[in-house]
Amino acid sequence: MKELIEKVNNNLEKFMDIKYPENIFKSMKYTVMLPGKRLRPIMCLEACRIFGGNQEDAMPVACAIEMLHAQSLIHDDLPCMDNDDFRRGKASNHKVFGEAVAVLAGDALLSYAPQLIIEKSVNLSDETKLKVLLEYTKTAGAYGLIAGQVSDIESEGWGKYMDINSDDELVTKKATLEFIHTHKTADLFRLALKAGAIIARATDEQLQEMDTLAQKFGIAFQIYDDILDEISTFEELGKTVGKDKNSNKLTYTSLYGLEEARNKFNSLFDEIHDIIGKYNSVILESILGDMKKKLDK
Ligand code: GRG
Repeated sequence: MKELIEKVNNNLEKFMDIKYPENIFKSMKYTVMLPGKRLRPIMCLEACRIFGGNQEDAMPVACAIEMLHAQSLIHDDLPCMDNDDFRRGKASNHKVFGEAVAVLAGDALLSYAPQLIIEKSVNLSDETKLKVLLEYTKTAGAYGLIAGQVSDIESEGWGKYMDINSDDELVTKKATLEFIHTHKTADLFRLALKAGAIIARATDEQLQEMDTLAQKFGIAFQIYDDILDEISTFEELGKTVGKDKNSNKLTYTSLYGLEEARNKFNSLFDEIHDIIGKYNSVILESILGDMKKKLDK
């Protein structure tokens, strides 16, 4: 796992040249190169390996996915969105480069990522690139991350359990929460797993299984993230803690309570474990196991 992270970091570094005007390239590189866990590129490379593909062929796509993730983090931290001053343990992008450059750095990453897929995936056929790019565009736009973010913004203030006055309202809140995290969180994991599988020429049935796995993993990851937001420190998370709770955001812990949220995580953990069990993947097992260990601590 450590080796794979290092490989991803080396490739990200290689793909992030500083050109003129330097400030925009520095801003893009700043958030991409901060020490994230690199879960999405690693999952892309692992899906490629699982279905018999060559991981080197998937590297530009894996890096492009990390760039899209970094873009979403930069924009998510802006004052007009979540207004967070810290990310990955350091000042967030707009705190270092100013709001205008941070907006533009996000925009630039959004289009540099597909440029990288087209220019650097030299061993992929045009047909494979097109399939990957279709998944990328679905994830980055109003059918993906943006849908989740808008729904998240619109449901601000919904996070007070005591505000629920009817069964209908509870059903609406549960469905909205599922929608938000399907798109804000699961869609990027979906892109990662499906793109890796597409590169390895997986069958439609195998792609469908990656879709199911990403959905379950994305929701489990969000529940985990919501729980950590309540039980961790700034040093452990590298970002402001308890923010969602303070702004009455709709989260798994605000809607279900800490204990029920843990139960939900544990049952998804079992379902995910069943799916990945058949792929004999030390990497996926280790990502999942690390999450459980942190929650059980
Ligand atoms: C795509 C045009 C476009 C806009 C993006 C701002 C936005 C719309 C979406 C927000 C998406 C977002 C920030 C979701 C949160 C997902 C999440 C739990 C991120 C943390 O992931 P980790 O823990 O982070 O993997 P590291 O730093 O380790 O990579």
